[in-house]
Amino acid sequence: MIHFPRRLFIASLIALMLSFTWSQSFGEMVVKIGVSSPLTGINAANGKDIENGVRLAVEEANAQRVRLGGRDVSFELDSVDDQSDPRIGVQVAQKLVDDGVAIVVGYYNSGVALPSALVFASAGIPMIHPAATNPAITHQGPKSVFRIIATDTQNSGTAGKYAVNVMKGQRIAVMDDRTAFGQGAVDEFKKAVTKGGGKIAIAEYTNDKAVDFSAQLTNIRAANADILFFAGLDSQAALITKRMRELGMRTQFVGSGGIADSIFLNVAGPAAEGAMAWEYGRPVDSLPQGRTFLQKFRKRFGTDCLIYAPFAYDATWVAINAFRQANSTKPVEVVAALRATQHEGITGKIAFDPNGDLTNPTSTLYQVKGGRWVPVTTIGAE
Ligand code: ABU
Repeated sequence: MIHFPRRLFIASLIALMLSFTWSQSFGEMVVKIGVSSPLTGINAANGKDIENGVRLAVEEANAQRVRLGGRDVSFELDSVDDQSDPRIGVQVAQKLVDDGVAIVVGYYNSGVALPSALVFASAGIPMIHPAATNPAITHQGPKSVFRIIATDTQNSGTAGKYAVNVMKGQRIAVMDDRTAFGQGAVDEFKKAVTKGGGKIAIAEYTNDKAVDFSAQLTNIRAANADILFFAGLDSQAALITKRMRELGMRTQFVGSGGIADSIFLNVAGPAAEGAMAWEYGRPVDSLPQGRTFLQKFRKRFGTDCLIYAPFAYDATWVAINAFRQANSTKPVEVVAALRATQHEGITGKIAFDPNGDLTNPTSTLYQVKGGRWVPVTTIGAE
């Protein structure tokens, strides 16, 4: 039998206990960042774009070795597919809560974001929205909800003002897809047109699954509309543009935001020439750090980003900086740090108003010229 010296045995035991305590107190801490977006179905490309924006920021933060409360942090992406369906959105929101995410960056569809936000609010988990733009998302109660993209009041309101004051629309038509986004956006556009002294000549509706818009466009043509404002998403906007061309319409098409240029141009083809769309924020490549981001994104994912990855990337860095500022992941401290955010992002300056929306939102009007979306003007508070 081997006799282990008593003093050595006690010293080893103490060392073991200390090392165990150290690893419990000071070892690596995993902080989960939840992402919900449509990863399958018609909006999957935009959902993946959001997920990749978050992923890039998480990977960069891990490479920087962030520390919180004296411990190294490993950020983990916890991504779920909400399929653009409010019912599934609520189910996967509960999964993220059960997984113990510290914050959520996500949602593409306003109609999914609205009910899901309540799941996170009741669990006390803060959220930052990079894409869903219905104004009610930040107005429905919880004060732990933030958004780093212009709302439909801001974006479609700007579109309405511009249609009257600059485009001098005399017979303005509107069509929306009756979703929380489309309906909200068209209401804001109509309000701004009326406030500017303009008139809506005709209002038409569709739904977000429709592929044939002949009936509505025939009515709009009969109304002799000079501008058509469409509040809906990429592929439908492209099909509408195509059909307008087939019907020989000279009405100026204006999209409401949510149009990813590559998706729209692929579907609409040459019929897109001259089409306009109001998109959120400023052109990412107008800022040096934006150009760097575009290169990094292409290198990491082998593809160009769409509209929302830059917002998702900024939102994730805003979240990580709030953890750092709070030196904690405790929701009350993180929300206080988010409220005080002053961040120079790739999408512009990020600071929040009392509702959690941007204090200086911007919108850019693009037009298809020579088969490419070209910025026409950027309007905002900066
Ligand atoms: N903001 C455009 C993306 C769609 C939505 O808000 O529902």
